Amino acid sequence: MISCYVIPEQVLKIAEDIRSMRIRGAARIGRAAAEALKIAALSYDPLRHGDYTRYILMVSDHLLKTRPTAITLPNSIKYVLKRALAKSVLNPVEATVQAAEEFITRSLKAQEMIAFFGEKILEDGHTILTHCNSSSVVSIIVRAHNAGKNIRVYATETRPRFQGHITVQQLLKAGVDVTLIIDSAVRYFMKDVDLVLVGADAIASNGAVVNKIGTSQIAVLANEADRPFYVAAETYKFSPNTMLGELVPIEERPITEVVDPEFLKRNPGLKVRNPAFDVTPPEYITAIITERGVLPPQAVPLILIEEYGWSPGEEYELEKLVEEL
Ligand code: RUB
Repeated sequence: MISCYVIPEQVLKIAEDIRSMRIRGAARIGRAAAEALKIAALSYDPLRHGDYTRYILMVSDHLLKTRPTAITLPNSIKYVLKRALAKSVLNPVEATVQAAEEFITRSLKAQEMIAFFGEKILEDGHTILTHCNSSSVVSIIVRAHNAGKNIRVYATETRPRFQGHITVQQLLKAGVDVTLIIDSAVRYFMKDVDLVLVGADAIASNGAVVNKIGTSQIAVLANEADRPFYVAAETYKFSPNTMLGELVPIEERPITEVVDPEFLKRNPGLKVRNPAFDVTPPEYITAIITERGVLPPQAVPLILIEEYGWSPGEEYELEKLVEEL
């Protein structure tokens, strides 16, 4: 039993902010989880929390349960735990703080590199279509704009949570020419678009991209109109577990995000579904812009083997530890 362990208030707050989407977007979710582990380590008191390994695994488990699709959540936690709980580590508390800080720094640096590579793809006079709100996508567009390129953007509203509103506000603030469109207007505007650029929540070992619901429809429309479809994603969004045969779980969010509870009451028997993400197959993806360069989706398994050292045993051991809690 682990209920006697007390999770620090600030960590509970971060977990709740991720669950309720006050903290959202895969990159921010990953950094927030690392920050939460750092806070947990700094608040560790052996008298109150008992054994450190059990304590930090319990905190990790609590964070892992907040949102299922963004692979950045388990990947950032695994990044920290692997370094903090390695057998050779003398001070796991210190190692947790150090690894968490390292993950956050690497994540921010990766985004800078993505903006650096991605900017080269955008040409002066280009019109880009984007969906949802990706910090990597925004950083590429803003960098191209700041480099003096005349870039126009169509941003979808992204129902039901309207993350497109965040995108247009961020781009407007940077001085980019941006037009908000409804999600169902994508095909109408596709003829005016030079390329599509979206972010990712997870990338499977076959190069398929999991991103905000609607992304795969846009990819099909880009393909129909013969427009390039780019994905901007840090390599820590690549999913090692898909290499072990697992699927990326697709989060289903409350149906009240789609319809008013009153509407439901007035229409008994109505079924509503609200999947938050979908999967775009690799054949629709021109390239993935990562911090390691612009890669074809076929390169994903190579990077996974390189980054994770193809160590399914290690992954397995870590998951077993959490399961045994
Ligand atoms: C956000 C979403 C974003 C990716 C990439 O979904 O689908 O496109 O997370 O974002 P939600 P980033 O709003 O449900 O979290 O590039 O910032 O990691």
